[in-house]
Amino acid sequence: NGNRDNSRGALIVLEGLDRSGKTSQSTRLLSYLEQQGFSVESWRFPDRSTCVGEMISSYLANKSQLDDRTIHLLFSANRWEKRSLMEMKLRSGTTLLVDRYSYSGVAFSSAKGLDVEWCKKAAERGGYGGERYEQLEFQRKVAQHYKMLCDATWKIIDASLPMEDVEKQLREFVMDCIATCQIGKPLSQLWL
Ligand code: Z5A
Repeated sequence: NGNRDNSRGALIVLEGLDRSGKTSQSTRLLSYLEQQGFSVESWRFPDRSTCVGEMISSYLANKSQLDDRTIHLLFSANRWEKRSLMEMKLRSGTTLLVDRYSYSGVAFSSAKGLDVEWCKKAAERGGYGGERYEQLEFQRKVAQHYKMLCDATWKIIDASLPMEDVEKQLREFVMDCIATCQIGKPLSQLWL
């Protein structure tokens, strides 16, 4: 839109536990929105392609050890690395589908409490991988902490539903969000 008005792209963040289907849904949503003619990109965090991302990747693969606060700050730095590009894209009208963002940063770093049943369902999907956080007990704690972070900007979808049902609900939420941003909802910052 050349920034002639307040119209902008939407920032769509997909959050959830390991194996909840974020990558699958992100891929489907990207092609749907492209088919509809929207300017849209798919991003993910951690972005393992940067120097900071390489350190994170090595830590997640258990190839290096880092203090908890250090890895938290690296995840945060990895998002700051992309901040200006993100703002530029949104202001120029491109919608961003982002697989994990700051909510993961908080939920994984300060996970407490349990959500046993949901974690059991996700664990049936071909198993967690071999990375550091991909343990059922830890995922339970993360689920609990996500619940504490939930605010009015969140739309919750039951990821244990069939993929097509999740996709349908997600599309509805996203189309609403894109429409709101096109009308001119101003960009704001998280947790001010
Ligand atoms: N982390 C952090 O600590 N701090 C931070 O600030 C950030 C991240 C940003 C790496 O993430 C770790 O970094 C992550 C959080 C932490 N640790 N964990 N756990 P990652 O991006 O590399 O890994 P991930 O987010 O966990 O992605 P994933 O394993 O690829 O899962 P997914 O994308 O959510 O799921 P999927 O690949 O789309 O689907 C998994 C399987 O389920 C697959 O076989 C699908 O076909 C199947 N599936 C998907 N949906 C369904 C439904 N609805 N029904 C049945 N089967 C389904």
